[in-house]
Amino acid sequence: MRDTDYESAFEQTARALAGARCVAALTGAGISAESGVPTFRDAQTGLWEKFDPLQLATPRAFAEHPKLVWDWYTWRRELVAGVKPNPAHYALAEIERAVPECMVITQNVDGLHRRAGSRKLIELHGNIARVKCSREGTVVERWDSAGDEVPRCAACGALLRPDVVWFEEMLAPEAIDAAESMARRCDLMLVIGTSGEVYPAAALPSLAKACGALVVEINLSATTLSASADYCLRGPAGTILPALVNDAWPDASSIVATPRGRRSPPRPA
Ligand code: BJW
Repeated sequence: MRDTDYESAFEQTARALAGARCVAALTGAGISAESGVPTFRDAQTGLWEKFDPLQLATPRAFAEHPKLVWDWYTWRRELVAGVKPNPAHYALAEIERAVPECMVITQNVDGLHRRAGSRKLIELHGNIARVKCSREGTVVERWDSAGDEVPRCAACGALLRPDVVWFEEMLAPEAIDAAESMARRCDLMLVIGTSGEVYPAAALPSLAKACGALVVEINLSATTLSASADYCLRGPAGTILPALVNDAWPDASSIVATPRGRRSPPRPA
């Protein structure tokens, strides 16, 4: 990481954004935290506080406790249906409109990037709104959620499951191939709200850097990726990303939530 203060790192990042031809944004659970979606590695609250999300997001948990895992995903599916994208999601959609090429590469399954308007989007770990057959992988449009059992596939009788990628499952080859291709081609990679603990997503920033991109981390805290980032902007993504967009394109008609045309970066609380 370059030895620089917040203001300077912010200005350098805004300048790189304004001049970028190809931007990749790798996002994780932290970008949706300000929408009210819990992250994976922060303390859980409420109904599910006694369960470790990382233990539930496994094929083994589903094999041993299918109803528990199904109910957890049903709770999360309903939770994300009831929240809204936040200024960080909207800022990335704005960047897509402003630069020649942009791709959001998300580890999130919540669909909030699409709802915010991002169209160049890779969902590495699937989407919680979809359900598929656990045997054949066929996506199922409708299922019967009444009753106490996990619903079954109408075609083959196997249990249905969320269409997400659990630990030790392969990511869709076309998704990871497209993400790696963007990492090789981008001139700026923004790494937003991810702990960088989970592979292969966590390898994308170092690939981008090795191929010549400027890598900027936006996160509340230091992560395993911080040391190899060019700049780290510490603070909430919902404040920093809109401010970067407004600084990079002060005259653009913007939907993001910071005062128009500001030249100095806000100091996150
Ligand atoms: C804010 C903020 C705010 C908060 N503003 N910031 C190479 C080396 C070592 C291990 C492996 C390797 N390759 C593969 C592996 C194994 C494994 C792995 O990575 N294990 C590690 C734990 C070591 N990977 C896999 O198994 C992957 N499959 C695979 O590689 O297949 C090949 C294979 C086959 C067989 C055997 C081995 C390999 C699949 C990984 C799938 C991950 N799935 C999950 C669940 C998805 C479905 C669901 O949502 O339920 O994906 S796990 C979970 O972690 C979820 C997330 O997408 C992912 C990453 O979490 P994320 O997004 O980083 O969230 P957090 O909570 O960790 O961090 C939040 C961050 O936000 C924090 O830093 C906060 O500070 C910050 N924050 N508020 C800014 N307002």
